Amino acid sequence: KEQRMKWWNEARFGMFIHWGLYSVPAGVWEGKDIPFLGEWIMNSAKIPVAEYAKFAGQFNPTKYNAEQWVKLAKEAGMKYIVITTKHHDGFAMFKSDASKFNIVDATPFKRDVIKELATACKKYGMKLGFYYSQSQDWHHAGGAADRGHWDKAQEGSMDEYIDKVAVPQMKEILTKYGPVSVLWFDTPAAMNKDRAEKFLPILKLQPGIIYNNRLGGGISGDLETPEQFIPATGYPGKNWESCMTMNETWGFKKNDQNWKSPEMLIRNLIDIASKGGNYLLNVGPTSEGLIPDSSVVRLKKYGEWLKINGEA
Ligand code: JFZ
Repeated sequence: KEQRMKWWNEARFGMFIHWGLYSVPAGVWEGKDIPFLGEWIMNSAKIPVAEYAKFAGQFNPTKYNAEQWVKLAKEAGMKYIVITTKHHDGFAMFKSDASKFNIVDATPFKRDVIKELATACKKYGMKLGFYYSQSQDWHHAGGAADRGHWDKAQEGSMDEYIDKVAVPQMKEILTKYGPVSVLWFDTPAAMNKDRAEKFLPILKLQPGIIYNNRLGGGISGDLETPEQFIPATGYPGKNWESCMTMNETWGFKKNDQNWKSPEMLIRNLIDIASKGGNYLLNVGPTSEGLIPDSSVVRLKKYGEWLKINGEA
């Protein structure tokens, strides 16, 4: 196996963090529970762009403490963190010159949470990766070409969205935060070869970066990404990572209490490791900046289990 993949192949266990503006509605819109994934609420409830953007005024996660999150991941035995820098709602969790729709310019919080996480990861020797929704963006004109749109503000050229938002922001996240170990692309339905290839030279800004198979345009990337399941025999000869939620959503939903048991979660890690894969286990922090207690309890169980059964 490739040297570049060495740390990743030894890591086995990582923390996925889905955190964004969707943690403000937390699964509820106009008093109704909106079915499906919390981070999809803008799409599921067809919230107009300007209405959704108002959540930014209420996003003030003053309890956010990046070091606590990194220490928690470490305690659970996790070796890397992948965080959503921008999900399909188009909201950047970092200071961006390409779009004002970001946590520093659009919220009362005004802090670059990605920068703080990068600093904490560096301090504790935790590898850091970025999720970035390169194709699907419901906020910026032209970015919603993927699955249709519901607001005139979303109309526009996909190519212009790629050139003016996605590519510049990718450049920002790969140059402003020190070493980036993983780039996690997603939902490439509207990508083609021309669009996808615009990202390749930017990835080179981080030598050794590992990226998944969701860039699109026929570019296979480094990783297979089975989602919410464990493949029966793994993917022999390939690098693969099962990503999974602890309840039924990636982004925080206040009424989703359907948690997997700690026993099941620990068995999943063992199952995946035994088949040569990695487990990217998700947490969905609240709009206050806290990882839900039910997730914290489960992560600590991993720590207890590893103390008895892990390598010294
Ligand atoms: C995507 C996102 O739409 C979702 O919000 C979340 O971020 C998740 C990790 O990724 O959803 C997908 C992507 C791919 C598949 C299914 C859902 N797939 O390949 O089956």
